[in-house]
Amino acid sequence: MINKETVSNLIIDKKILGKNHIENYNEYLNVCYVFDHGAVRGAGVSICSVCENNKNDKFIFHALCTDLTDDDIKKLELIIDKYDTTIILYFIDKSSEIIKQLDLGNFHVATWYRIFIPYILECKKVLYIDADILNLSSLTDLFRIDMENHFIAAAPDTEKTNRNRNNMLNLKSHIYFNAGVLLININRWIDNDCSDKILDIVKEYGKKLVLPDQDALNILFSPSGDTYYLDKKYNRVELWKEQNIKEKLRETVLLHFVQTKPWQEAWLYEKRPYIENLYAQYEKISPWKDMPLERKEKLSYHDKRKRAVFLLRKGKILDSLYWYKEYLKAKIMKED
Ligand SMILES: [Mn+2]
Repeated sequence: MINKETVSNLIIDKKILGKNHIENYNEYLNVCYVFDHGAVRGAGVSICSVCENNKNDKFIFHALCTDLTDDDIKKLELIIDKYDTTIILYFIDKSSEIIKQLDLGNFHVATWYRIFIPYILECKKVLYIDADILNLSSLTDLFRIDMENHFIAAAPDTEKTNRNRNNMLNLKSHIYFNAGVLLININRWIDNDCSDKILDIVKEYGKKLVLPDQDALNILFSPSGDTYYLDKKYNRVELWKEQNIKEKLRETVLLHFVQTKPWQEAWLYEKRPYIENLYAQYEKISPWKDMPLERKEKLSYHDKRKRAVFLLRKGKILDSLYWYKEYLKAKIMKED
């Protein structure tokens, strides 16, 4: 059973950074993230981007988290000082029974934490955002959407994902949405026991949920009218594949860095016109400034090839040859 009581038992600690006395959460715009130490950097920069681009609105940031270091929390405190805002951390016990039931072994289990949000937050509406999303302009209109007759609002995923996932999951005439941005109608979710229904879907589909929580949410909210479809500007994925990149970027409100993350070294190897430095600009004004790009411990052979090409473009021919050799070796050994 997933309800307020069982979810409150999942929370092993709660920390409020910032204003301590919030009487009515509905007077604020509530934004929720899910992160661990690996994703706090992206989420922290994302919070800064919201603060920078929404100076006329009052926010409370919530985060369902695990495995944060003291330094992570110190950095989050610097954000609340700079922007005079509030961040509430709910530490989730990842060894609990419910979490084990959700763990299909294919993705980081924290991806499921978002389904607990409605049972934790004391407000009517919450905007869930992935840690790999930057906000580029005002969120006021998004929060104004009338959610009365819908469970969630979400934006359609790419054509390719839409086709593939609907086929695999046998969803007819459904528009497959990306779960990186979800505006949630909390009361409607709770009144209809949505999280329990998601648990049932996990039992029924198991590993068929290749994109675990996102597939489950799409199955649950596939009946017509359950989902309010947002314009793609509220969750822009694969911007680099668009026709008019510049124009699309100009109207984008929430930019989703799917695949390679802009805080990873591999970001340098990708072709990402107009947004190569966008994340770095926000990171520069955040407590994560000066942090070196993250280097993956294990490079795939694709990564090795991309690194070789990158070094060649920089004129580092010997280094490039070294990585090209590594790439060929890995490819022959069929590493992935
Ligand atoms: Mn994401």
